[in-house]
Amino acid sequence: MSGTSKNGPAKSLTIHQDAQIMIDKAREEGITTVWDRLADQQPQCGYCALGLSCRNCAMGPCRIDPFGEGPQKGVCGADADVIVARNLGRTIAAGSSSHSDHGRDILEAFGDLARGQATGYRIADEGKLRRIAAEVGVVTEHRTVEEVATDLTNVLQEDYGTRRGSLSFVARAPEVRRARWDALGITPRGIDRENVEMLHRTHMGVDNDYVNTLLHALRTGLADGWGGSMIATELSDVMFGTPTPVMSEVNLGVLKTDQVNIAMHGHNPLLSDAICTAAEDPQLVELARSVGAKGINIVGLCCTGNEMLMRRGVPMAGNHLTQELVLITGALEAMVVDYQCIMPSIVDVAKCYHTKIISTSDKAKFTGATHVPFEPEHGAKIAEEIVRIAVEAYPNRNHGRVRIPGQPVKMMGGFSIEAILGALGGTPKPLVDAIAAGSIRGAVAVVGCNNPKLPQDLEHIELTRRLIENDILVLVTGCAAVANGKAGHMVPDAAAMAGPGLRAVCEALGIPPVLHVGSCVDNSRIMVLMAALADYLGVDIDQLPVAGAAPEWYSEKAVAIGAYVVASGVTTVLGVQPPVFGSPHVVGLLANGLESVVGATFVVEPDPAKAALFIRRHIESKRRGLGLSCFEPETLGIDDNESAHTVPVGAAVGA
Ligand code: BF8
Ligand code: SF4
Repeated sequence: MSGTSKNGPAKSLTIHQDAQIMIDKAREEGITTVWDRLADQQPQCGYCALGLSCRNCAMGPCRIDPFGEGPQKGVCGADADVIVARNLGRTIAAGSSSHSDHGRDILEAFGDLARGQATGYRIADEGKLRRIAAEVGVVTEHRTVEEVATDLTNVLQEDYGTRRGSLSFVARAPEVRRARWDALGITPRGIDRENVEMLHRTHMGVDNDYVNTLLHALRTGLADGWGGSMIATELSDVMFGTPTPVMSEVNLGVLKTDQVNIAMHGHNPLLSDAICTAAEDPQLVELARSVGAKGINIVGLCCTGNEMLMRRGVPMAGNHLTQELVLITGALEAMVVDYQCIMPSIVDVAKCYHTKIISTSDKAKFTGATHVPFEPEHGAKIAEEIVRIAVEAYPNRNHGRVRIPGQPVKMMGGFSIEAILGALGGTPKPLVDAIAAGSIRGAVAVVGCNNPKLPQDLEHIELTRRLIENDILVLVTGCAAVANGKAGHMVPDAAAMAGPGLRAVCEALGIPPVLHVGSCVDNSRIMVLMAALADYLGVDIDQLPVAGAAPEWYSEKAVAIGAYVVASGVTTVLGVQPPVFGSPHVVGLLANGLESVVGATFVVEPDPAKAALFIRRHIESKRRGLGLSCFEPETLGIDDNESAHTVPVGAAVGA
């Protein structure tokens, strides 16, 4: 079916002009995109949207009638609470597994490197290697880098198994938080173990108590945030460099009309780093010239793009909903993918052009794509082969069909926690002082995806703008970071958009009011920062004037992130309704009950103005708890209907 305008004008689907132009081009050329397929899926299943369908066994599939007239139990006897909790638990396990398996791939490559079996890689940050190794009990003094790296590999590999006790990096959490996790029985033990146990518990006839299931779901999330994701982040820093502030550019304007354009899409920096190096190879650059191109232009998409931007300043083409649109420019020789968030549809769209889709992970093959299996042992050679395929596609480009919309926007990246603390002079003190003085009210992590059910980036941008205007520092990762980059929020000059207190701090430090912390696994960096701030103040994380937000989330990984962020004590606002509203008990636990358990809750609020207001009030209440100056809630009023914040999830229940 060809692309149509059945889902409204392009400007109702995305706030960005580059994307709007490409959606119109897709329609002109009869190419189907994600928005067309969403329209084709209407109406989507109401049972599934409420979390009330189950197909965990062959006595089913079953569904619970949300209106109370039809069946209230599945064939096995599971009620709405059990079914909703099991579904949520499995979603979190899938997300946690995704991040953690990415972490495992990095760890295995790191092990190869330690043993001298990986080509094209090196230890880029020896200081961080030795620091992490010492932290987890590896002897570092008078030992070679290889010896330390080998021992560190062994320790972290154990974290994936069934180690009893707790994961290595859990020790980074404040002692009071760890004590709370221990008391609840949710300290993550083994990364794989928690995920497998979640699958076990949700088999028919195992964990039939929704509270018990959800507690394990939190533990499964914690195994991601303080386990798999944290390993991915830390070892990526060791191998590719710990990010430091760097300028780059973003939007579809980063493509070049006269160069071989290669988009790197997915999540794992193992491949993309090697490709960046290969693209500078003089022989390959010469080959590009010989086919009529002026050079080789590497651009990023999604989290692979974030990894490359953070460490190398590689330009960013766009976020999740841009992945088809970048192909529609007609200017891409190759899209090289590894895994996660890569729509199968890219193969169909690429067929309309000369673009090669090159898959690289044996875990993630795409029928119709060119598969070049990536092995770290031969990283450099394989990267060269991939770049060569792209260069050789250049003569097939139909220049008459190329349209590169607009000019790129400047954005700054590279705010690892080390870089943030470095900018502050090595300790959290200046940030804490600014928060204590009230010039910065607090900090919010705005993270997560795009979702075609919402206009692309609207919620990210609106929420972030309202937060920085009110002197709240915003940290961004994943597609939320790209959204803010495109909106111009991530250059030092954007300090002018912030309230007076935040503006003064940003101008003094030369930083934007919205800091790019990295990819989605790098949400683990935010946990490290929260732990450092809590430790500095001698409090638990849930006492800090902070919050999380995932305004446009779509992915199972985002649910896992939400689980560990909340379990770590940070209240998190979701802009898209999760499939839990079929069980008022589960909703009650997530929206209220968790407060007394982990000191934080989930809130669902699709309206960014109301979400911002909720967050501001939340931050002020945390300030009050710390004895800091605080605004009274009524002084924070805005002219919209403000009811949503008082019954956080209730607003969406009635939707
Ligand atoms: O891990 S923010 S759409 S690209 S899941 Fe995916 Fe969501 Fe983007 Fe990165 Ni994260
Ligand atoms: Fe139905 Fe129970 Fe089987 Fe789920 S586990 S499909 S509710 S019988």
